[in-house]
Amino acid sequence: MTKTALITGITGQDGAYLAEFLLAKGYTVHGIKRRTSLFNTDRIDHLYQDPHDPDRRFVLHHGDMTDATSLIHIIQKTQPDEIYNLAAQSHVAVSFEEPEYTANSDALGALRVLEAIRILGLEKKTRFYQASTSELFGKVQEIPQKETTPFYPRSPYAVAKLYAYWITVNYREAYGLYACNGILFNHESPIRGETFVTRKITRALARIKLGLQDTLYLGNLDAKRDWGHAKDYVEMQWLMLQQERPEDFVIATGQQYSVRDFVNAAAAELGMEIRWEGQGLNEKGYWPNRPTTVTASSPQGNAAVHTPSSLRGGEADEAVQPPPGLPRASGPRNDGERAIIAVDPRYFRPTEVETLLGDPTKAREKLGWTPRITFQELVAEMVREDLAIAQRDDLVRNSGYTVMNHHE
Ligand code: NDP
Ligand code: GDR
Repeated sequence: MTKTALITGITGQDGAYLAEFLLAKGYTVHGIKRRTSLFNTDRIDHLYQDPHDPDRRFVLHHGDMTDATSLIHIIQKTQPDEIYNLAAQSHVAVSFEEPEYTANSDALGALRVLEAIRILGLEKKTRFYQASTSELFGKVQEIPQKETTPFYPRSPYAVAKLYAYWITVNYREAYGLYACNGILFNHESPIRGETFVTRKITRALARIKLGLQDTLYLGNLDAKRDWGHAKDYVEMQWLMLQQERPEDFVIATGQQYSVRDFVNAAAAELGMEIRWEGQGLNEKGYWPNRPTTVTASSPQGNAAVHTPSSLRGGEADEAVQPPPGLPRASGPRNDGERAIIAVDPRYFRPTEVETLLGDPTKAREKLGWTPRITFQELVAEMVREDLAIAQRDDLVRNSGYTVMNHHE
């Protein structure tokens, strides 16, 4: 008998990798996508199957984490053996701007799915995976962080995910549901959202290499993360639902790098030099006197630095590009060999998570899991893919067409 899985957040980075993984295992995969005014299925278009195909194993449904009725209907219709709850407003900086929506989708969204399982009497059939996060550790109480490390969330996103974590544990204990949390540390890939720092860096450096942009503006260069590859991490999500008893697991590489390290690694892949600029940075990109982070009342920062993106609202985290419609004053200024990295305080967070480092011992010992893709391989793959995209954009631009780039 083939198993049936339902993935919320199927259009996101992890949703796409997990769908591929489960289809290869023979699952029928249902996914929930929300209604958007433009297509949001780029990451899963290659998995699309014609609705008239009698052997169709990949099906999308419209629904939303803030809409219990849609979730109940979809779960009733699909009767899944496994639900992977990946949908979330997943951007930490944005959660300071949209705290209520973040709580609704990330905290109550998990509750809605769990309640749907109960309402439909599927407690014995349906297994539930919750996409928990290393952001729960926030202001870290122990290094490295493991399953027993106390939580100290530092953003509306992390606080919402804290609720989702505990409601998952509670439904497991109260109703005997097979429900578990994967406490996943940062994981990236070439299909990572463009506004997370790794993709922002690889995308911008590739564009700078081709003369499509000059400068990359970043926030806290000192932040340290334990970065893995999403492909390795979705396998763990599945493994966690195949055990005899439901348990929570930390998933991490056990290696830590700073944002500055990531910039240097990506630049090295491209054979580029870095010039660090502004905010008291020295020539190696370090701060002899690091500027303080912005206050909670001003999540965007004082934005004293005038950048093109300050002409627009809602730029919680976008790669800085020339404003739409304005011609470049003198064409690209760089020769592709050197990238300017500047710090813009708008990218500082009111409360920052400075350092995260996971201890995946439990996952290794109980599930036999170890990550396969190294940090260097991850950076190389992301740079390679973003260079290919930049080359395509360059070709289009050189042929006299406007590049329809989301950030331009
Ligand atoms: P993405 O931001 O790439 O994807 C999030 C997904 O959720 C998208 O499909 C998005 O839809 C969907 N979504 C957002 N809001 C709603 C809503 N209200 N209703 C329905 N769907 C919604 O995240 P990732 O794939 O990187 O992460 C997956 C999950 O894992 C998230 O819950 C995230 O918080 C968590 N996580 C991620 C980590 C990481 O490093 N990547 C680490 C730890 C946890 P759309 O495409 O339309 O925007
Ligand atoms: P994070 O990822 O907040 O860890 O959440 P992100 O890549 O956004 O930030 C990582 C660190 O880099 C610093 N930083 C910047 N971040 C962004 N986005 N843009 C910048 O310009 C920039 N400059 C410095 C940040 O301050 C931060 O310290 C991700 C998400 O996927 C969550 O959903 C998930 O739960 C956690 O990882 C684990």
